[in-house]
Amino acid sequence: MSREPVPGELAEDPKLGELYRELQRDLEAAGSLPAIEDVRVAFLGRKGKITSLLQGIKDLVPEDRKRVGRLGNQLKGYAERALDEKAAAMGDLELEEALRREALDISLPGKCIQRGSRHLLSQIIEEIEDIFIGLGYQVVEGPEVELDYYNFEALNTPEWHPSKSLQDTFYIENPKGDYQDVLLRTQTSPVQVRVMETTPPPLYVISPGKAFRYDVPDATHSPMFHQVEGLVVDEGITLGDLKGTLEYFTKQMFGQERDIRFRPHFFPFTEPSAEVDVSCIICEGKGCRVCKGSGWLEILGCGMVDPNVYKYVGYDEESVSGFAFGMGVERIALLKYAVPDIRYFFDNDLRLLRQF
Ligand code: 2NM
Repeated sequence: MSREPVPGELAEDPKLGELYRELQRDLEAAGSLPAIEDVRVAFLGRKGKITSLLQGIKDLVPEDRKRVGRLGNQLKGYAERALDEKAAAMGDLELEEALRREALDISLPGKCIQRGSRHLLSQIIEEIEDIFIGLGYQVVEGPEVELDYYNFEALNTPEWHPSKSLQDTFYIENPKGDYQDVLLRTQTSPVQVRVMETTPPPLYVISPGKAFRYDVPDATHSPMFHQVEGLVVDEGITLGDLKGTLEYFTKQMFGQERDIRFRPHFFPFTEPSAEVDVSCIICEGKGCRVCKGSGWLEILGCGMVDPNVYKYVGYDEESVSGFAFGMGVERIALLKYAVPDIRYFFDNDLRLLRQF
């Protein structure tokens, strides 16, 4: 309701004219639907100003009654229309405002949630696990802080063996204050000694996990690395079983077209022992920079479990035989993905991590 001049006849009566202006002022100041309703009550309610005026007509002198009655009803009509108009306009305004306030732009692109992935080394460990689980093996784990007994002695490794030296093994202070018998395991085979101690044969297990060696880091060495070792002990296990198992594993891991070869080697805990090479997965055996022209890549060590190990764990060396093998997870990852430096695996650089 805009500020209109007081209409003709109303203007002639000072009291009604003033009431009209008052209504206009109050209505203009009302900024919300409830405020407009307050104005309605103030003027047209049971005790409202216009209502009271009309009720007072009967007390007026007769010559005024008719005129004030007509003008009062005219004012009442103005007031009703003005209030309704303003309320309707305000209702539209409030709805518009609410629509604007609550507007949802469904064309906006959603927030991009950055999904991480498992570390390449974890993925490879899982791949290896799955291959052996498919062959009926169990996955077993054990402590990273070990006793000399499980890491060396029960694995038939003599006191004078170079791998026991302070140059190669992280020793940890024991309760007596010396550095004799507590260490970070240098391989995961102590886990298998523990399993043999508590589980009678037949045994088909692999043990993935961290291993530690006192090495200066370079492109191919890290003082902490990961291994998966395997152990089978049963009646009548032969070197043929070992070769067949590792050939199956290698082809699953690197492709059916791969060949493997066994080279004689020495480990204190196996006899005979061998290292296993796979035909180069980069040049397919023709000779390249990765295989240094030989066409072969060394991927694991293995052998028939030395009967001395059975003595330590209480197995009957006459009635069972078995094989064992161990591989470095980082080395397999380096070869499989042609990563040039082992340290990339531990830098947590997203440019590397995001590739896998
Ligand atoms: C290797 C190579 C050859 C091995 C031996 C044993 C155990 F506990 F049965 F004696 N576990 N793993 C083994 C044998 C590990 O890693 C290169």
